[in-house]
Amino acid sequence: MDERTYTADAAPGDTVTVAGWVHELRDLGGIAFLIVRDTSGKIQVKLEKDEMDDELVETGLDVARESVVKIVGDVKEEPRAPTGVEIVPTDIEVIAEAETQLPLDPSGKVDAELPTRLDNRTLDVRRDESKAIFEIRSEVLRAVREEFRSFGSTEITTPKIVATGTEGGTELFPITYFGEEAFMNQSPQLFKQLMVGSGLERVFEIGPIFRAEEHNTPRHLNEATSIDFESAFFDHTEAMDVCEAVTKAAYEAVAENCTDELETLGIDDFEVPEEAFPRLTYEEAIERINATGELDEQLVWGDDLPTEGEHALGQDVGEHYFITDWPSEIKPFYIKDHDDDETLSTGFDMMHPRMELVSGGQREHRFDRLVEGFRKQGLNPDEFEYYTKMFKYGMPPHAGWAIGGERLIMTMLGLDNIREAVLFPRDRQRLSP
Ligand code: ATP
Ligand code: AMO
Repeated sequence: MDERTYTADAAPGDTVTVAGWVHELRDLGGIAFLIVRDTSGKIQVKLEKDEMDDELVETGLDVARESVVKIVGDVKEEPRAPTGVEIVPTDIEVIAEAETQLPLDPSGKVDAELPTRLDNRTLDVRRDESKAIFEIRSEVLRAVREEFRSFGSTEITTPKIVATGTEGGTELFPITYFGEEAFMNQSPQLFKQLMVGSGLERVFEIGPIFRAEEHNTPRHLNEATSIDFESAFFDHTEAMDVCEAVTKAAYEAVAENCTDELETLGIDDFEVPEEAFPRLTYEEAIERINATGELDEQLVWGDDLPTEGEHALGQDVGEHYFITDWPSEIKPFYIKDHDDDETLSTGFDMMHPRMELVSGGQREHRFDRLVEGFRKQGLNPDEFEYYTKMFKYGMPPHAGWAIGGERLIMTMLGLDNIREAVLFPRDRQRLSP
């Protein structure tokens, strides 16, 4: 089926088959060029009006941009062609004709608004810039998987249709499951924890999470990609070490393997974080935020960090950093408190100067404390019996975290809107495509 034989190694004199999209037709009068594009790049096809078969030339001149064509021809050296060679065709076949009016211009000469681009992602991802983002996203996922494997973790996949939520009751999407109320899962949290008590011990998952977020913002999605990690016999500091290593591995892989994509995106100052990420306590964080004077009201112990506070601190720190030792009362029930101070949790966040990327912590593995934690958070422990009962059968101390995949890509590439980092975003206005 894939009859394409042209590669960058093709030598002058070779007869090749090229198939792809008509990127551009440049008609200079006696001579015209069809620029044909496929995932490997663009190639110039020459049409010489007086010297070539009339029908062939006509087919080439008539074909609408973005149509799919198949061309058989000979490779010729041509210093004036962008790649140094061109194809002199002996046959041009229009495989799939495109309409002349397109909703957006894949050659990128005419800018399109984000909603138009998202409505027409197929055309949008023909654009070099969009394509580059998703090539980089693919490389990040590959690198992250490899890094997790190097830590001896096993990749798991857990259910996305669940009976209970864990990350706060207001952000659940309810669904009907054979007449019963069910939900789209907000986080693999409980399932990954259950696996640290199994023979697997150390696990990771890359999968969708669903959150009925209240606001439409440039950094929230209603379906996001969560990159989760959990390990038996780890405390929160060891979990932070892995978090830092995985983040750095993603940056390193992109720096090493995506130089063309970074260039396409105009990123010439891509920096791999080299230094250890600073670890600030929550107390230090609020003091530093207060000292910036950016907030109208001073933060006090127990406050969640408002978005402007995160920005002020991000500016101040200027690199990735952790915030540790959060007040227990603002961290979820599954996070363990410090043994010597129950008002302090082992929960941590990992921040990019622009926003939060990660939440994590050591988990409460003692059955009685765990059940008490559910009650404190207003949750009925009976509904979570499938989870809590395993804590009666030998659950080791453990810790883990989750990084938002799209936020990682967004901050890495300096994208303004998180929707740029997901092919078919789900937000308040968008349910299709
Ligand atoms: P968590 O991971 O703890 O659930 P988050 O990363 O989803 O937090 P943040 O991005 O820190 O949340 O945002 C904090 C809160 O501020 C959220 O409830 C979010 O909905 C709200 N928020 C963020 N940006 C805006 C905005 N532009 N307008 C209104 N509310 C916003
Ligand atoms: P949390 O709720 O902080 O933690 O989520 C972890 C990370 O996931 C990303 N994220 C989102 N990205 C885009 N749109 C959203 N609506 C969205 N919601 C979350 C963020 C966030 O930092 N169970 C814990 C993790 C753990 O403790 O292991 C959890 O879900 O980057």
